[in-house]
Amino acid sequence: MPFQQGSARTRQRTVLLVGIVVLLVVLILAVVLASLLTHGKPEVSPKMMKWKDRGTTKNLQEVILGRCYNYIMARYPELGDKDCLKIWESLKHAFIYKNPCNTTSEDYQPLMELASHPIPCNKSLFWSRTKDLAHRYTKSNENFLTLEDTLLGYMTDMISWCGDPSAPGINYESCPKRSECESNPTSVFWKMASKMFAREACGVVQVMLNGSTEAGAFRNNSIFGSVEVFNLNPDKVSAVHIWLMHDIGGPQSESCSGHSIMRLRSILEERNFTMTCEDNYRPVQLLQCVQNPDHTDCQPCANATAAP
Ligand code: N1C
Repeated sequence: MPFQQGSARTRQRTVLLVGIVVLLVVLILAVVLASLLTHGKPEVSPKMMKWKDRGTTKNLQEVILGRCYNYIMARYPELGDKDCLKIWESLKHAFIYKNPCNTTSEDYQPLMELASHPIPCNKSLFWSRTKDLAHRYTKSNENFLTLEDTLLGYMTDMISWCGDPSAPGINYESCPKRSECESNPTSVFWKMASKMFAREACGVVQVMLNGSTEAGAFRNNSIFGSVEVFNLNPDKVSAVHIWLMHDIGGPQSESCSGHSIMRLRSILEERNFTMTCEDNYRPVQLLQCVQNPDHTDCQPCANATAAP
């Protein structure tokens, strides 16, 4: 019987050994599988910064490329030599993987150079607090161009973007507001694009201001008041025409003889520009009247002096 006892123990040992080997193989397989599954996938960092403004526009690359191609193919084919892919890459490199509060004008220099194109004299239209009206006007009158009618402004209007040091380098959840940091990607961009747009202007330039805002039609801290006014070139610009528009039926907080317009006049005259100001420039008022046809300001003889 000692022989039978010995063979039973051997069988037990063999079963135990096989069990351990199977367990080891399963364990190794699990480790290999797990590493294969996670390999190459960029992890979305939970450390992504949180801000108060909306995040980067979804499908940013497609939107910028689509707008760029549309601008150069459909709107201004004469600009055909622009390289939209290069333009996208230079915008991306200006902010991707960077702290969005440390944006500098150097970040955007290559983009500005790639996207810039000449703007004919007498066509530049600046605006402040009249964005929608100014754009409706340039759409209906091809004699004028706002920054959003140039390639750079057309591609980026109403879009937001910002980077983050952690992967994937773009923050789609939130971006910093101006109150959180001045040097954020969009504020630095608009300041720089506006500066370039003002420097380029020549001949007579137009400015559409809002006479119905409480804060005053001309604000020193607006982009127009702090960047564009000081970058107009007196050797290239002969005169500045202000169109001071009021909301139809809205408050007339300020007219051409108002305080902030006086301030603007003294800044411009000191810089050797001639300035004129017109309340409710009629061609633009007619556009406002499309939405208010029955208002007295919109009647055919609204501004005519009554006959004696
Ligand atoms: O600060 P603002 O106006 O005076 O800036 C307007 C002025 C225009 O003449 C444009 O040439 O500066 C240029 N500009 C834009 O083209 C532009 N498009 C979109 C400046 N800002 C622009 N934006 C966004 O609107 C941007 O986010 C900026 O902060 C606002 C400025 O609006 P505003 O106060 O009415």
